[in-house]
Amino acid sequence: MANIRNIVILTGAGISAESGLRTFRAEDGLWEDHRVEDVATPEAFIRDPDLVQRFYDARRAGVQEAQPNPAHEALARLDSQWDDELLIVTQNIDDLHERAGAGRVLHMHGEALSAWCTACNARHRWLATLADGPACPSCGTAAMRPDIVWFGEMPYRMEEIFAALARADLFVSIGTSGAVYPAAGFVQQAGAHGARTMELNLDRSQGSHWFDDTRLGPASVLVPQWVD
Ligand code: BJW
Repeated sequence: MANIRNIVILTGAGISAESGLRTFRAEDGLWEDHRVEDVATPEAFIRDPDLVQRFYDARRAGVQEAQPNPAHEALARLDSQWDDELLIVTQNIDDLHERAGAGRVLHMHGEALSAWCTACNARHRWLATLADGPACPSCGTAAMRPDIVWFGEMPYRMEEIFAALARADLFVSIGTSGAVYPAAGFVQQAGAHGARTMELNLDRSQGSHWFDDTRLGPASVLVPQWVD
């Protein structure tokens, strides 16, 4: 990777598919069984919190059972070896990057194992007891919700992400359909600032035409090939 110093890597559900976690928009994806408006909007949580909690209880259980795959492990190796700037921006709410050993990870859509108090803004590791009577351990208010960015909400740490994209020499997108903004626009932002852009995906995505280079195949093969 000659002439490359700063790297931004965007990951989506496809990188965790081979760890057994379902993607969203595949034929057997999560949105086949659930209407987005019923489980992934703030309005849904107000209307039917139990349904939303059950959806995330099941997701959380899946995350805890899953193990990192060779794609997560390869990115963790790159993270530990790369002395210059590197940021893994993940849309995933699982913790498989961290469990593979990556340190520089930013969860722009939140984390399955985190709970957020809408009263005092505290974040706590999700405890089984929160699922029953979700009272905040910090302020005692029953205002805990999954620490997830739903449709219509602002993804986390956007300023930091845009700044990293502006500095990037290389932007790599792995296993994401390019259907959800603002993440779907990162390739254009990085490209406009002069970064080389590369996509690793099982199939061509909605945004494939924006990339300088698209490599097709499973992440568990393509990511180690690229890193090593
Ligand atoms: C493999 C593989 C293998 C499979 N190997 N690859 C009209 C135009 C533009 C925007 C909007 C619009 N109307 C509304 C909006 C905004 C909206 C949006 O984008 N809607 C679209 C549907 C159009 N976005 C928002 O509301 C966001 N907030 C926002 O925009 O705030 C305003 C703002 C303005 C300016 C700056 C900043 C902000 C919030 C979006 C929140 C997304 N939330 C979800 C659910 C919560 C998390 C959770 O429960 O897990 O996040 S939706 C869901 O989609 C989840 C994912 O993170 C996200 C992306 O999905 P992903 O990861 O791409 O998965 P899939 O299934 O789509 O694709 C999988 C890919 O993997 C495929 O390509 C496969 O080929 C591939 N694959 N196996 C390699 N083995």
